[in-house]
Amino acid sequence: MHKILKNAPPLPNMPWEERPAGGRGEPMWRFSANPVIPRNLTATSNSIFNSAVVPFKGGFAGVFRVDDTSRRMNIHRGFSADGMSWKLDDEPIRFLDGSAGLPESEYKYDPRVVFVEDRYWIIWCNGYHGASIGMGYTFDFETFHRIENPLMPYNRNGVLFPRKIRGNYALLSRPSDSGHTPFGDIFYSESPDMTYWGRHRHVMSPLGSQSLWQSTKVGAGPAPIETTEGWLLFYHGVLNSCNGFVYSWSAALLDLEEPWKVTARSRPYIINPSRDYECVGDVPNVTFPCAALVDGETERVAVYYGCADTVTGLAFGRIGEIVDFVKKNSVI
Ligand code: BMA
Repeated sequence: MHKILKNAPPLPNMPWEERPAGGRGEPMWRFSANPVIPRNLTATSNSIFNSAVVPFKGGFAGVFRVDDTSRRMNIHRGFSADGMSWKLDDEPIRFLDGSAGLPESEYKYDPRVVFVEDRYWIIWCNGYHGASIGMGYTFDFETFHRIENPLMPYNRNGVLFPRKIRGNYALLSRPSDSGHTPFGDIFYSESPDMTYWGRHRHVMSPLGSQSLWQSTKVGAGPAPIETTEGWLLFYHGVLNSCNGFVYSWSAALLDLEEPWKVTARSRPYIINPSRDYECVGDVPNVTFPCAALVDGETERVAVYYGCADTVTGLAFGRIGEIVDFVKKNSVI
């Protein structure tokens, strides 16, 4: 298969397991030792999920959503040599405040980490008069700086693109309400400086009965992955069942220079809550992707996803096969 990844360095030591025998030709498969991150890795964690991982100094670093045994939601730093066995700080990340006087976050959850140009940007859902987007950066995973919130409340699920587009930083987000939000579309915004955001564009809405797993809301997952076929966006979709929300995930392709234009979008899900650790936990039936590692050489991908809002799982695949799957099964 010819190579389609753009701007992706080699990552030979990324976590990986070959596709198991059998199956029905699914484009991705789960790590056989899932959950890769258990719920009890810090001194007081209740759950560790929806977490963000990047390559760092020959190994891996991450920012993890940790809810503690008081059920406070915060984000913690972690390191790993192999992306599978993690050491997390017991204490949440302390940010140096580079904002013009924003108060401490009431809570932080669902982080993403994206390397853009010269530093690791961290985006999270930030408690500021309700759900809002918070933003900061680090160069070294030792000192962390917080900057202004990019968008007004209510909004969750901020995800940066890994490079500037047409000269501006680019962000996906999902405006919401102050509760559990029975709606949700993905929007695109641009900024020249990471502080002032505008040129907002609609990207995608939930679908109807043709694809029920994504009929209530949709939200961006890991940072979009650049390919010759467009930005590969893993995203979650929500179905509203008689027992509550069900979170599954799949992928779409966005135009490289005008990413609000969706060129293909999968009708079937790729991963849905079907294993015990995805169906049983603090919030049953949730799979929620937040980070992806790719190897530019072999075009393998490993996706970290939260499971039942309790633990973190890993799923593997090949970029070319996933892009083919999205195109062949596109609703567009
Ligand atoms: C969303 C966020 C996620 C969570 C999901 C399912 O609104 O709170 O952190 O995984 O709901 O509970």
